[in-house]
Amino acid sequence: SVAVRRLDYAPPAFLIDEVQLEFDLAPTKTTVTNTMRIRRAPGAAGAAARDLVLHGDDLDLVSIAIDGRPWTAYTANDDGLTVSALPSDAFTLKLVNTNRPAANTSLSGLYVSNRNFFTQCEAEGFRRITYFLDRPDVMTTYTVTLRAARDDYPVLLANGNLVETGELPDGRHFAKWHDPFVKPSYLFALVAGKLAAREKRIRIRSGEEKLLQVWVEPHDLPKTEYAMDSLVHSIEWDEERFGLPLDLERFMIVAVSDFNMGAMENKGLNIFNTKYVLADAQTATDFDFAGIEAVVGHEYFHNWTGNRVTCRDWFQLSLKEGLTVFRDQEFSADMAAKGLSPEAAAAARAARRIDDVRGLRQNQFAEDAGPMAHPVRPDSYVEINNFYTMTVYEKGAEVVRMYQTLFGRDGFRKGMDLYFKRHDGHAVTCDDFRAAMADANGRDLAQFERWYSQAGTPRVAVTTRYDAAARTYDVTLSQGYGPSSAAAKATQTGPLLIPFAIGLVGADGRDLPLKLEGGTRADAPTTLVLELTETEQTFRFVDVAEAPLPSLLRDFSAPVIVHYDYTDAELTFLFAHDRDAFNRWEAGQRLATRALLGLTAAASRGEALTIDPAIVAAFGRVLRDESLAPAFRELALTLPSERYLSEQIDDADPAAVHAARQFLRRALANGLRDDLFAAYDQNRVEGPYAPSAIDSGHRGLKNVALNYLADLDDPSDTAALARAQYDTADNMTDRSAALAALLQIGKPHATAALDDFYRRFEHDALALDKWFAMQAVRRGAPGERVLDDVRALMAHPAFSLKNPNRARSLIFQFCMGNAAQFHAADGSGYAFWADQVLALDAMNPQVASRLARALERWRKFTPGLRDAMRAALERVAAGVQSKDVREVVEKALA
Ligand code: HT7
Ligand code: ZN
Repeated sequence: SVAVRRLDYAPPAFLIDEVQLEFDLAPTKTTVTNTMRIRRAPGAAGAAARDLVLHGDDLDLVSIAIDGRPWTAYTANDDGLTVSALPSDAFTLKLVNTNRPAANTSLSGLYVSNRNFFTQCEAEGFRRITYFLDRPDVMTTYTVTLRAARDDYPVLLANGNLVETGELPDGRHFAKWHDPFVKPSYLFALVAGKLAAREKRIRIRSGEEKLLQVWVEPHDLPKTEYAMDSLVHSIEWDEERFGLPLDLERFMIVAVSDFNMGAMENKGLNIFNTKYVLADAQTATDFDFAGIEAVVGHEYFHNWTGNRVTCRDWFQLSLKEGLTVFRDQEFSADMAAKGLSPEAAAAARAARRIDDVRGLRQNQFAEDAGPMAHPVRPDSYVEINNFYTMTVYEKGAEVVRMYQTLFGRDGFRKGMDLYFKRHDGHAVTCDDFRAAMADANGRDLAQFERWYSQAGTPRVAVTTRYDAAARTYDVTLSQGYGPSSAAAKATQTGPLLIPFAIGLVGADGRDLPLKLEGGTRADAPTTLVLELTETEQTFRFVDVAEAPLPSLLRDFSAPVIVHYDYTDAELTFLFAHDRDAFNRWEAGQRLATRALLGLTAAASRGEALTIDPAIVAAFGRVLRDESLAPAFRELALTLPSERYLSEQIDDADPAAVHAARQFLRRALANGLRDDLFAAYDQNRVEGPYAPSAIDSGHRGLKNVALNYLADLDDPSDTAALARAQYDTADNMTDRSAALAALLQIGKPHATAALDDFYRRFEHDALALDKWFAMQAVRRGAPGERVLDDVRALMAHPAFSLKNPNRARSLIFQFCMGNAAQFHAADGSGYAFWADQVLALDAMNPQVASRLARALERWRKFTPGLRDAMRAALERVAAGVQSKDVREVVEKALA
C-alpha cells in the first residue's frame, strides 16, 4: 500500500471558484450533474498544472463538456478522471456521473439507510459522489439542487440556506440550497427522505433570528428535546466564551441509524448517529445524555474550528479535532458546573476532567505505546480514516489545553481571536494555530512544536529534597520517553515545554503557600505551573515552613506519565486531603494500581491473594465522606480497568489481571458492605428523572455501590435489591445498572430481567444495543465461555453486522470490553475476531479497521496468547481487501 507523506504536500494546481451540483436521486442509480468553474492556481506550472486530475471512486462517468462543448480528451480510471488539452487557464467543466447509493455498504459517500439518503464525505467520501478536487485546501461555494420522488423523499436537505423549492413532472419535486460560505468538499452534505423536525427559533446576540431543526424519523420526534436544548446551549456558550456566533440562517441536525462514527459537522447540516441525538428517560442513560450534550457541542463548535477555518491537509487534522475536543470538554464542564455553588461547581468540573483523563490514559497512552503510535500531527498514512485516533483527538485536545494552562483563559482567548482574524475562510496548519497563540501572548513557542511532531507518551521523573535549616524545597523534574517503537523513537528529537502544575501539601492536609526562588509573583499561590523546558531542571521553593508532600501535575496539566516514589501512606494521605480534586482521585488510583499489580503478579505465580486492610480503609473513608460530591466518590471508587492494568505489565496475562481486580473488588465489597448499602440508600434520587450533573452523580454513586455489592461473597441481598431496582426503575440509568448487577451476580439471576428488557425495548434500536452489549461484556461464571452467547446472539433476528451500532454493541464490546473472556487461553476469542474483521472488511472497511485494532498490542501478552494472536493477525493479513485493515494489521505485524 502506498503511504502519503506530510512533507510531500503541494498546493493545488487548480482551484474551483464555484460549483453547482444537481442530484437526481434514486437508490439504485443516482445521477449527479456537476458544473465547476475552474481555474489554474496562480503560479502553478509544470506537469501537475498541465492536466486537470480529479478524484473519483466507484463512479460511472456519463458525459463531460468544457465551456459547453463535449470533451473527448480525458481518461477515467479507478482513482478518478484526468482531463487534458485544457482550452485555457479558466473554464467551466460540466460532468455527469452516476453512483449506486443502495449498494454502498461502506457508509462513505452517498448511501441509503432505512430508505432515506444520507452522505458522509469526511475524509475522502465526496469523491464517491462525483469527480472533484477532493482535498481540504480546495474551498469553494456550493449551490445544490436535489430532485426526487415526493412521496418517498418529501424532505430534501443540503448545506446552507434554502433558496427555492418546487414541483416537477411524474410526482417528483426539487429543493435548491445555497451555502454562502466557502468550504472544502468534506463538509458537503445532503439528506433526503421521510423525516420530521423539532424546530426552535432563537435570537443570537446580534439580534438576528435563527432557525434550529433536529430532523429524525417521525416516531422519534419526542426523543429530540435534549439534543435541541444541547444545541441551544452550545450556541450560547460559543458566543459567551469565544465570541463566535452562528453564521447561517438555519442550523440543522439530522439523525441516522447507520453511521460509522459519532457525528459529522457538515456546514449547517450536521449528520449524527442516532445514538447522539435520541434520548428520553426510559431509553437513555445519564451517560448517553452527557454524550449527546458533548457531541452536539463538538459538532456545533466545528462550525468555527473546522469549517470557517479548516485544515490545509489531513496531516493537520488535530488542528480542528484537538481544538474542538478541547472546546467540547470545556463546554461540558461549564454546563455541569452551571448554577452550582463555587465549591460544587469545582467538584463538577473536576469530575469531568477525571473522566476525560481516564479515557486518555486508558486508550491514548496505549495507542502511543503501540504499532499505530503517531504524533498529534502525523507524518504519513496509508488510509486517512485510520488517523481519526485518540492521539489526534484526545492528546490533541491536551496539547490545546496546555496553551490555556500556560496563558490563562484570557491569553488563550486572545490567541483564538488572532487565529480567526488571520485565517477565517482559509485552510491552514497546526503551525498557524501555534503562531497565533505565540503572537497574541508575546511568547516564543518554537519548542512547543515538539508536542505536534513527537510520538510516544513523555515521562517526567520527580525527585525532591527538603532542607529544614534553609527552609527550601527542591523539586527536580527530568523528562524523557519510555520504550517506544522504532518509528516513534525516530520522532523524539528533544525536550518538550511541559507545563507542570504543582502544590505542596502540609502535615495538616492544607496547601502551603508557594514562593519560587527568584520568582517575581507578589502573591503566594497554592498551585504553581512550572515550565519544564530542559531534560532536567530543579525548581527551588523558598520559605517552606515544613517538609511537604508534593501534589504533582495538578489537574493533569500535561499529557505525561509522572514517576515519583510515593509510599502507600503518602498516597493514602493525599487520597484523604489533596485540595486538587484531580490529584485526590489520582492518589486513589495510584494506590489501587500498585495493589492490583502486586495482586496480578501473585495471581500469575499461583499464590494466595491478600490485601492490606489499610487500602480498603482508605477507600472506605472516601466512600463515607459526604463533603465530597457523589460524582467524585463514584470516580474514586472505580478501579483502574483491566485494559489499563495490562498496559502496565510486560507479558500481561489478562486472566491474572482479572483475578486480581476481582479479588480487590470482592475485598472492597465485603470490607465496606455496610457503607455500600448506606451509600446506596442515601443516594436514591427522588422525583422525576433529570439528567443533571447532581442527579446523575447520585445515581452514579448509588449504582457503583450496587455493582460492588454484586461481588459480595453472599450476594443474595444484592440480588433482591437489584431485582427491585430493575422492576421499579423509572429511567434507563437505573434499569440498566440493575440488569448489569444481576448479570454480574450470575446469568441465572438475570434471565427474567433480560427477557423483560428485550420485550420492553424490542423496537428501540439504541436500547436494544444495550441489551446486546450487556451480554457481551458479562463476566461469566468460572469456566463459562461468554463467546458462545455472543455467537448465539449474532444469529438473533435483531442482529446485523451491517449496522455499525449493532456490530459495536456485540462484537466490539466482546473483543474490546471483555478482556478476560476475549483473551481465553484457547485462542477462541482471536479466531472469532479474525472472522468478524474479515466479514466486516468486505462491507465496511472503516468499521472493520476499528475492530482490527483490538489486537494491535499483541506483543504485550504472555507467549501463549501472543502466538495465538499473531496467527489470527496473519490470517487477516492474508485475506484482507481494504487498505484500511491492511494498514492496521501490517503495522501490528511489522
Ligand atoms: N469530523 C468528523 C470525523 C469523521 C467522520 C464522521 C462520521 C463518519 C466518518 C467520519 N470520518 C471522519 C467527526 C468529528 O470529529 O466531529
Ligand atoms: Zn470533530
